[in-house]
Amino acid sequence: MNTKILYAAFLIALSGPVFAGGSHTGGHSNMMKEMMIGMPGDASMVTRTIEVTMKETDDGDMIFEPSNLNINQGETIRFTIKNAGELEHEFVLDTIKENATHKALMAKFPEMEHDDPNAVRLAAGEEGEIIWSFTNAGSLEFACLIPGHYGAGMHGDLIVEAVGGVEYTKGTVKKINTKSGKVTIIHEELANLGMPAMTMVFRVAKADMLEKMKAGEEIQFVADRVKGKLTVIQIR
Ligand SMILES: [Cu+2]
Repeated sequence: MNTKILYAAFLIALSGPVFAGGSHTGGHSNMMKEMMIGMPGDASMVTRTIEVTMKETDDGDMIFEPSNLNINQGETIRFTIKNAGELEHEFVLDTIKENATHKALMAKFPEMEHDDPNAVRLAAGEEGEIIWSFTNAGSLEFACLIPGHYGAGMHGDLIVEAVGGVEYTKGTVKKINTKSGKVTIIHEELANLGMPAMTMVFRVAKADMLEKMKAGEEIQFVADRVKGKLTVIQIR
């Protein structure tokens, strides 16, 4: 499937009156969000440095290297970010949902520039850094929200694992519904949800998780409520 067409359709879908009355600045620095994704970190508290490179490829993609990150809850990370490409790029750390909302806004207001502690925008050849304290476990995303760049590949998963390791639950995949983005799993007890062993339908946090599953196969997974819906947030 052509991701660029999907991306365009997505923007059209979101460019309606939904955002007409929305305030852009209001959504960025509120406490709720900081609690969800963590908070700006102190340089003296840095536990690890992660180098991230942004660039374009010869075949027209735009990428982050590495493309996925795993972090432990409680870590304070210094991201040193280098734009090794020929275009301007940015690194925005947020929830998948916030990034999607923000991306739609940027499509509408391309001149928009971020001045948020969770984002850095770099001209070609420039380097920058973000120090971030990951106080909460969860599924986050880093992305470039400059129009067209996300669709060209500039996004990656950033999983913050709970302290002491996430508790995975065993299950057997019964059915996969790619169209609706759902999977039916015969699972053991889901301790974190207080749910006994049964067969249930789950959403998935990312569409490509379905590609890693096969009907009849055993998996280990973590499920949680995302926007009130039972969702598989991690598998292995
Ligand atoms: Cu970019």
